[in-house]
Amino acid sequence: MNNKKHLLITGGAGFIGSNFIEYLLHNTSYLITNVDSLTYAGKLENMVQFKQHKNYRFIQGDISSKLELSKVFDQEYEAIINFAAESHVDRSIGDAEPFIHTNIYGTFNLLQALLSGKAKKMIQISTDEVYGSLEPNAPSFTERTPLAPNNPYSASKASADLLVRAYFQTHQLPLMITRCSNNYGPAQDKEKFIPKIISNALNDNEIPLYGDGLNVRDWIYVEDHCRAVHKVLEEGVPGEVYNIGGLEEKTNLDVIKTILHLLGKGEHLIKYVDDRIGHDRRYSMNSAKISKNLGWSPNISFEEGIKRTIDWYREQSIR
Ligand code: NAD
Ligand code: TDX
Repeated sequence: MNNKKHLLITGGAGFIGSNFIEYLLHNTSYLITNVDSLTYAGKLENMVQFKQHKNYRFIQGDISSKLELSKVFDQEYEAIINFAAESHVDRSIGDAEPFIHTNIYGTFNLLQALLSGKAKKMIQISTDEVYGSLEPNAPSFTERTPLAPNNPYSASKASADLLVRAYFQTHQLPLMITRCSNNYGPAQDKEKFIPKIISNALNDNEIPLYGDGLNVRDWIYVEDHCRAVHKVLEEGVPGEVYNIGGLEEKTNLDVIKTILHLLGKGEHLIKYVDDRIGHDRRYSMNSAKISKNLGWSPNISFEEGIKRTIDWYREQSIR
């Protein structure tokens, strides 16, 4: 490879990581190494569009294994962007162990690599869930909201965030954290809410709605998230945390109704089921900091993003 800047992206066979790689290859000239262990959530088909790109290489490897990571650090990187994670809350309730390995120990290994000079900086991709749950009319989460995770997934992400903070404070490493709200868009695993609604509805299957269906999430189209992470990569200040939100707060019931309406399907497909244990009531992001300091704001409305997403899943279903 030549002297262009080289990024290490972890978890690039998953939903957001694969969208981010596609975004970068399309909009920048970075060289990219993608390391992914290919869990159930990491898919070869997510990498099809770019696997032959001249600026790209893939290495199958587990970030929680130092040995496997040593294959990846055959050179120095400009930056590490850590998307790799166990990402599904329901799974973390059933078995938290992989979440501890990947989300905490994996992040620790990457920080150690930085400490030994194998990369110049790192962005930790975190989540709004680390702030816990909001009451209906409470003000949105800011970067100063205390961490108060309520499930094993969010606790593992908050733990990683604290490690990142500590490595910044102790070792003065150039580290940044982004915390984003609920993403949706192409290539998301069907275990997650929006792709599950679309694929069940397309097949006339019931859609499970947890509890009273009035939990609120702040939805962001994945491309807007990718643009925000790119901004932080180019212009973010070491030691800072950046919230990223979609400005589209909706109840789960509203999300289902919108999608059923767009697909021309009836509301009889909605099936109220037992609530998720420890189900956070509401997430809401205040992204004023990234807006003011880095000039980022979301471009794609929920209406537009959901249409694009439905089109993508419809195309997949007829392939
Ligand atoms: P995903 O589950 O779709 O993808 C995760 C990827 O990480 C998969 O390709 C998987 O194979 C890989 N992976 C898992 N364990 C690994 C390991 N030990 N070593 C190497 N690779 C491993 O997740 P996603 O939705 O794309 O989320 C990506 C990141 O963004 C995560 O860190 C998540 O916490 C964060 N995030 C997600 C959302 C969301 O709404 N999906 C919102 C905010 C933040
Ligand atoms: O079948 C379902 N029925 C249902 O009512 C599923 C899968 C979910 N839900 C509800 C639970 C949540 O209130 O929909 C909402 C969204 O659920 P998920 O898609 O599981 O997302 P969430 O738990 O909000 O977490 C997501 O956003 C933050 C991602 O999965 C995390 O990785 C990210 O950090």
